[in-house]
Amino acid sequence: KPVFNWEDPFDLEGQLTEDEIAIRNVARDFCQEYLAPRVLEAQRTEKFDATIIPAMGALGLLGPTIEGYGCAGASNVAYGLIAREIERVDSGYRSTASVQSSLVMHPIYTFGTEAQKQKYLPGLAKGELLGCFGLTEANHGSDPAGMDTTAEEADGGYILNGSKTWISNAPVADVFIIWARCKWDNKVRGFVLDKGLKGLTAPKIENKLALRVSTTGSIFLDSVKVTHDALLPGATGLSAPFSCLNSARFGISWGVMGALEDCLSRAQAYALERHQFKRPLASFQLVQRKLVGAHTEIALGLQASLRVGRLKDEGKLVPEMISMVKRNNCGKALEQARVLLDIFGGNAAADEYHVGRHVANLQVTNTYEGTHDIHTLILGKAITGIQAFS
Ligand code: TGC
Ligand code: FAD
Repeated sequence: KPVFNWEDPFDLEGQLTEDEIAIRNVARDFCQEYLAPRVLEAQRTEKFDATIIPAMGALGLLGPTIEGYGCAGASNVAYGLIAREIERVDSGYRSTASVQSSLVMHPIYTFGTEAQKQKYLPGLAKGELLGCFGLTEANHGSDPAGMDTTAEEADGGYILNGSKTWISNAPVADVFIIWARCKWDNKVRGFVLDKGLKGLTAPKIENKLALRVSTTGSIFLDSVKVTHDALLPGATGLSAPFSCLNSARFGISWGVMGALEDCLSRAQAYALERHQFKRPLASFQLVQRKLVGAHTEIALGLQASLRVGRLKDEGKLVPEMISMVKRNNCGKALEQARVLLDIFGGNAAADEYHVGRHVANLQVTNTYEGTHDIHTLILGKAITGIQAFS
């Protein structure tokens, strides 16, 4: 007779392939054994741990959907499951990894020459190289089409000028994917730059309130000269960076559910353990309602992301589907984690209870890769046919 398993209410496990379960188990063991013991120290000190990316690479967790070049060739659902396990520990670790996989390896694989793939992908897959993705600028966040960074042709290559900000991994990156408007035809194109180029700097943004375990910075391009082979030849127009965002946004839709699952399991354990009025908190109806709200959103959110992942694997994906799961899951994770935090009373303020850290992180996940409002407008346009951005 079927029984209700509250930890997997819709039998997600039964909808995964053997390979996906095996990859998920590798990711879960790594995250719980390697990342979880490090997270509080990293949160407190805001120091980037350079061992983490090579450790992920050694397990095949970077660029996992890519075929060849040392990558696993796994399904998009497997990629989502990895993001969920990493973000169960911290959104910042998932950020570091998803920039590497979706925003650096993906554009090189999709838009690069064979020489660029051979040069970068094996090192990025192993985690010997770390990448970043520069699209946002100080004056152009939700509207990257307005970017001021430019590329112009010069003897034997191009010269890049401009700046980017709020760029994950930038201060510690070896490889920079930079999006610039090209002066010769006014089109946006992608360039792959190596660290150390003259005029290229990436200072760290200090004292963040969230995503403290991942390093974020600005990028300054002061007449940076690159050769022709820095251009990603297949990436012309804004659809190129947006296609990278499709992949990253999909992973985030899984990841934030992992963060909320961690909040729920901690809140459930705390509510059973902590007594007030001579009864466990878990025995109060108002507390149960808080647990049930998060529980339901996790179950629904994971099913939706699984469906989008299957459609992506079948080649039937359209970006609006991703906007729906990115918007919904990020919004619900932030809202429900915030409600669960109440269960901890004064201990909500203590970092060793972890849920407050997730809440702060989830404010950022609700913002980057297209804010909740921007995804609302993408879907509003799909429903009405009317563009309401500008
Ligand atoms: P629009 O005119 O709508 O489109 C321009 C061209 O792009 C195509 N397109 C897409 N292609 C693929 N996938 C998508 N999702 C696409 N969305 C649009 C479109 O078909 C068109 O192609 P073509 O061939 O006709 O030229 O562009 P718009 O300028 O009006 O922009 C609309 C809007 C607001 C949706 C877009 O600007 C947007 O998505 N804004 C949000 C910006 C954003 O998400 N930035 C993220 C920065 S990266 C980041 O945050 C990384 S955090 C990572 C971490 O640490 O984990
Ligand atoms: P704005 O665009 O100024 O938006 C501010 C507010 O106005 C938001 O609420 C927004 O929804 C609203 N708004 C804007 N336009 C409209 C509209 N038309 N209608 C209604 N409301 C609107 N970027 C990268 O390129 N690479 C990275 O690796 C990266 N990593 C990041 C890491 C962190 C920790 C953070 C915080 C950000 C990162 N970003 C990165 C930048 C991120 O993508 C942007 O912050 C995000 O796209 C929002 O842009 P903005 O901050 O300029 O906000």
